[in-house]
Amino acid sequence: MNDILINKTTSYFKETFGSEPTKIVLSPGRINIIGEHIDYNDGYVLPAAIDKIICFAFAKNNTNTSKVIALDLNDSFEIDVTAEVKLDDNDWTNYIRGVINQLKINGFQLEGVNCVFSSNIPVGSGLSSSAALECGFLFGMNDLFNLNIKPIDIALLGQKAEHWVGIKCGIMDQFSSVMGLEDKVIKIDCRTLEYTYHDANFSDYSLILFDSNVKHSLMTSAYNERRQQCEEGIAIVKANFPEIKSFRDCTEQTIIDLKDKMSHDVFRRSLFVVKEINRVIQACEALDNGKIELLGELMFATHDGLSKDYEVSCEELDLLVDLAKEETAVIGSRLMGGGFGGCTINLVKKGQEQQIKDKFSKLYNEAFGIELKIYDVKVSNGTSLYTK
Ligand code: GAF
Repeated sequence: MNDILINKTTSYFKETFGSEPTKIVLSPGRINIIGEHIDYNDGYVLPAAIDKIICFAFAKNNTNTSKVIALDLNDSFEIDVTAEVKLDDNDWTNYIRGVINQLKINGFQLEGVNCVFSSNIPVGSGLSSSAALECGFLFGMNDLFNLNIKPIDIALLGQKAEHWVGIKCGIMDQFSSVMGLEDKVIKIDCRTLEYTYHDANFSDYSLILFDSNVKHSLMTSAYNERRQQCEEGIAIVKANFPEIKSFRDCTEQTIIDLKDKMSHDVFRRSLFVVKEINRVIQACEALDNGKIELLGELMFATHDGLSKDYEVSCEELDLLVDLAKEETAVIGSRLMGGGFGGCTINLVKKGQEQQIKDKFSKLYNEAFGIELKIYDVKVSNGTSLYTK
């Protein structure tokens, strides 16, 4: 599947610029097994890069202007890389503008490039196409201009670019896009950025994503609001327990004891975060020990918390998880990513995948009149150079 994408991207580059690209970069989207809205709360997350990618074809053009073509959108823009970088009305271009801006702020001298990119990561599905865009473009610049930026710093620059665009995201998406490894999930300590790889072995179960095919518009504002509420929550905890540095140092009781000092929303968000951090630790152990049913239970519990306490779900995602709860063949299901639409991630008994897919498609369509999209994903490598 990715070969077709690579051929399409490189052929278009040749036709447009009259020469072969000198670098081809593949940058993946990500899934997250568990640990949602935890990265910006200095906890642990358990994501992985997947085999859905953006393919970039690059070459230097010996000018000060970069020309970037988004093949799938039939759109392009040009940017003088020596001039001040500003946000634009055309959304997708801002991720690249943001990357160029970050490189400049950090003192890197850039020259113009020609770039064509094309993707099979669904946009707006919670699979982090924006992180793949940022990190893939950064990776290309790093390689073309020998900038010597370390992989983790590519992730950090990508995150800053995303902040510049407007979402005050944590590090999970960019980190997994850059650091992913085939058949491994990554347990990331988002406070220290230490990480360990764990076998993505789900035993008798397959990972399936059900894409609700909805994207509710409050995602950006609600995301930033959740982050702000958590900052308020941890500030109250610290004021009362100066030895505590972040939510992972709290017990549930710590938060419960401070209930009267917090607004109702800040209390519920804070309690969710403490519980979710503990679930990630248990989930990683369960995965390491082949206790996939326990992992599934934890995923259901995460969804409950995301829906009721963190309030980042929506009726479409809740229905998909409710349907999963009724099926013995689905042992875990939850919304994945920022929420307010996008995908659920599911553990489905091998051999029963098709039957579940057919049933969910039918019931989802009956409920909302919307086509359910379905993705089988394979845990794959992070951003890399492609060589034939
Ligand atoms: C989005 C953000 F970009 C991530 O940093 C993370 O917070 C996630 O939502 C929720 O876990 O993907």
